[in-house]
Amino acid sequence: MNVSPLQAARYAYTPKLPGMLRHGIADICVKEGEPTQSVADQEKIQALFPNTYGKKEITFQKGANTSPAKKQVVGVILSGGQAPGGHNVVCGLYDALKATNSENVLYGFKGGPSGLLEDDYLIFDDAYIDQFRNTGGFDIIGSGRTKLETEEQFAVAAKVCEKHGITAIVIIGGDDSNTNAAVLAEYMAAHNTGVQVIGCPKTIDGDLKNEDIEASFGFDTATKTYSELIGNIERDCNSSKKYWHFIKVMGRSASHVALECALETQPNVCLISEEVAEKKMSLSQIADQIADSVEKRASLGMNFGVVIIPEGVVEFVPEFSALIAEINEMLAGSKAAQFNELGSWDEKYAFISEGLSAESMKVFEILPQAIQQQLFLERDPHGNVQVSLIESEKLFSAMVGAKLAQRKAAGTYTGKYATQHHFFGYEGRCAFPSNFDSDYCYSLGYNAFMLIQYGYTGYLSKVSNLSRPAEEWIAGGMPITKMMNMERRHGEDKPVIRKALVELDGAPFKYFEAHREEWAEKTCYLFPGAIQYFGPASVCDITTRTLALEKGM
Ligand code: FBP
Repeated sequence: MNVSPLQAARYAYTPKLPGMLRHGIADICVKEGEPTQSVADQEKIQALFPNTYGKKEITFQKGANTSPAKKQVVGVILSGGQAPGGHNVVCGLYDALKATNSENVLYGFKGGPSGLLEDDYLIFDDAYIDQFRNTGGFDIIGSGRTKLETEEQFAVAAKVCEKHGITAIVIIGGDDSNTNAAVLAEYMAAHNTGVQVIGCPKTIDGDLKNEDIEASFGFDTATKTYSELIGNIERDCNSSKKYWHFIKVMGRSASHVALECALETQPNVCLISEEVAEKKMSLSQIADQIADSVEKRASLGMNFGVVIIPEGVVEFVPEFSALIAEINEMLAGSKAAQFNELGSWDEKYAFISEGLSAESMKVFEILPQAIQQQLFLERDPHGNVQVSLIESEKLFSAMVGAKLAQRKAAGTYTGKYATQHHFFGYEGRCAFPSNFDSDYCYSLGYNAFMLIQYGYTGYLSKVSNLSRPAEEWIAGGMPITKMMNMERRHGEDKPVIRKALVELDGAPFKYFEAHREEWAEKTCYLFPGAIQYFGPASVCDITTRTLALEKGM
């Protein structure tokens, strides 16, 4: 096979397991901790999960393996957006499964959860698995966003499992997919199918974390990749001294990615959506905040800078989400066709100004025309505005330009303002996993199999103590129901894993807050450079600033 030199070298990398899993399968025993309670709404969650609620926390340790000798046939699914390291979860799972019993079988359901429903699969063998070790992407079996959430789907899944004699399903996904893993586990237990369900925490967004799960995999590599690019741009910007770069980074809702990149690169400005919501900031206030940095730096002779914008920020601006809600309402049903038939933008504008409230019209009026038009072009299958497609990097750079023009007219600003725009998202989701993600993911997969072998279901594979060297990591499992609470979703109260947004009183934000004034004015850029795979552990194995700060390091 034709592979790049790095890919060939990464095949030879041996991922590091937690010390307690290094002794060989025969020497891994289980230690049960205390029974667990859900983080909130205990009675409701218990009533919904009578078979899987309240189970004990698990850790593995060195000792005689007492798991029952049972042939395992496991199915694995990759669910949702790609995250670096997904292949290693599958490899770790496969290696533990085969090391336990060479007769064990691993099925990979293709294209995400729909593969299970459609019985579309492949069976892994050494030759196939070996092509994917320590590589990025999810192309080993593909991924998809079909949700496994209805009774009908569960019944189909149970049939497919029965057909192949499957004893356990491993779902590698984010908060929604793992919530669904818990519901599927409960269904399988309630119907005595004998099928166990184990989840693994994935998402570059970093929003699947809590007191048990320290990090979702992929966050480390994706943020390192974006930070490398941002650092390179900072260096370019500091060399040519002529542009303000507006850089949007992925993260559907939470701003963990933006914050981590800011901690890694120390840009002039970084917006944090959670703060925007907390302070109920308007678009105009945000633009003023950025314009203040531009003005200050211009007064020091620096007409250049870098601004990081989290992908989801506009949804956190109260006046903007009110505008979106009104637009969705305004174009509901047949009114969308009526709007689309209007020929010119002027006619459409008149239709819009009649349909919007005075407050929303004020917000609409300050948007650059290209963004105004985007709001009406990009609709999802339900006819709603797709907020994630709004080019917020262009929105804010244009609004800052307008603010600066006003300041120029008032004689308070005399600088130059030229802009460049970037969106970093897909560039990082399939990068070669860093050593951290290679090790963490392999450990999650290996550990998932140990949970299966010891008969657990409705658990998330848990590897913790991640800010320490892998030798000191702690492997085990946590009942998914422990992480759940009730939330309002689509008009109904649903049991879900709580999504972790950036905590404004948490150490990573506090560090950023303490330094951002200085960064806004001076040039304090940091250049993290490319991910290093070979070399000293102090360069190659370090994880994120977010995790280090959260752990008080
Ligand atoms: P997951 O939550 O499934 O991990 O995906 C996260 C994400 O990468 C977001 O950062 C981004 O908003 C979204 O997926 C993009 O989705 P798509 O791949 O469908 O364009």
